[in-house]
Amino acid sequence: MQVEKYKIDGFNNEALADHKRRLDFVAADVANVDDILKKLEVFQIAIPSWALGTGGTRFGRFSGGGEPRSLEEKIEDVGVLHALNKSSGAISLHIPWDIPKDAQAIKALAAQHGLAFDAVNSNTFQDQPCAPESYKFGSLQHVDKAVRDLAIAHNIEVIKQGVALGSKALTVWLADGSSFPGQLNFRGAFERTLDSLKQIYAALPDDWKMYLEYKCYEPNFYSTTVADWGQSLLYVSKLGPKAYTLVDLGHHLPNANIEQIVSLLLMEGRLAGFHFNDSKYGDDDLTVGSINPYQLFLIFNELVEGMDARGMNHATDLGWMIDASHNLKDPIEDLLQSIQAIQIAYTQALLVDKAALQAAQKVNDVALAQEILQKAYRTDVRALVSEASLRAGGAIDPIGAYRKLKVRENLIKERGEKTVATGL
Ligand code: RM4
Ligand code: MN
Ligand code: MN
Repeated sequence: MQVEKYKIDGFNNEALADHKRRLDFVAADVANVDDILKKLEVFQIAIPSWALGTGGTRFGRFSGGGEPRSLEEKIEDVGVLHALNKSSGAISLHIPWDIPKDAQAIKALAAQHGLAFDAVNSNTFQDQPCAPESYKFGSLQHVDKAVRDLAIAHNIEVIKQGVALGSKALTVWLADGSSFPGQLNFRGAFERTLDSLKQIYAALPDDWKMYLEYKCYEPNFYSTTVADWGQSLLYVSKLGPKAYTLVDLGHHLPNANIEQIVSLLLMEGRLAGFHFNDSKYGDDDLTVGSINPYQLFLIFNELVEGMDARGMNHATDLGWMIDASHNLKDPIEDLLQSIQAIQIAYTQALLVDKAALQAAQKVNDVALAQEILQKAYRTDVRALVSEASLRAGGAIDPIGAYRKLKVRENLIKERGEKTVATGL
């Protein structure tokens, strides 16, 4: 299904007067409104193909209605998101959950919706039906070369699939590790993993990047072979200039200072980008900004400062992706909320008075530094985000429009009440 532009326009017309009032209010206090709006308009966040259906926990899965039954329908759903907010112009595929049968046709369908293909994700954490080897004891780290070879071949196959679609990056997340002391020789696991990654790296096209994601625990509970940003950085430094460290916000030990990690990875030129989500306890994969929006703002503050210092393009020089799982909410509404949270944090970071902050830092004026950051964070920038969407051809209030236009009801009519999307 497609959300027609005239319907969005109709929705916007009704919301316009109220929107203008709120916009004028915030714009009165912001010096460079047009600059900010331009940056927001080009800022796109990729949607993972596995987030369009209802996820589950290990205890159960409660599917919603009208879930996408195929890759084509997942692309349609991202098309719906993008039509509504003009900021979800890319999809990130997980292989083999979503293998394009006809890459050209899939590419053409995505183009119809104005979508590009972001990083492709390999999967060596699940055994596939009829696989000749098992990943039970790891994949790229495995003690048996036959298993490592299978996992390497899979990653190379994923690169090929990505090339056919126009992707430019491979994301590697490994479940490899151990659950009991003594199970694994750490150095041996590291060396085997590095050797496997080198073989995958060698298959990367010249204009491709490899994103190496870290995660401190789960599914293994004693050690993980790429457990934290230091370990990821160690691998990518040894691999070469096309390898980068990917930060998934939910993959840290409690209370980790993620913004500092981000700042230093940027400084080293090794930050790949993000898997955005939010969490209270672990890899909870909750809606971005739903638990700790201040942390998200502080991360964006480091991003804007660090990217500007290196002359980087905010929109294109890092990978911006969501990695979340929707167990209770309508996945499309959930994703609209996540994207809005990212846009809000980004806009607030753009509002930080950098010169004043640097001056305060120079004289150790701690209270003033905090005032400067919180002045930006406490600004209600939602009207700016709405205005950017409006200017780009999207809805002033994407969730409001989604509900008003009864998109989910239509999807249920089209696809049925009992549909289950591929994914976790
Ligand atoms: C992992 C990790 C990966 C994601 C899988 C589904 O925890 O975040 O990025 O692909 O989950
Ligand atoms: Mn992730
Ligand atoms: Mn995760």
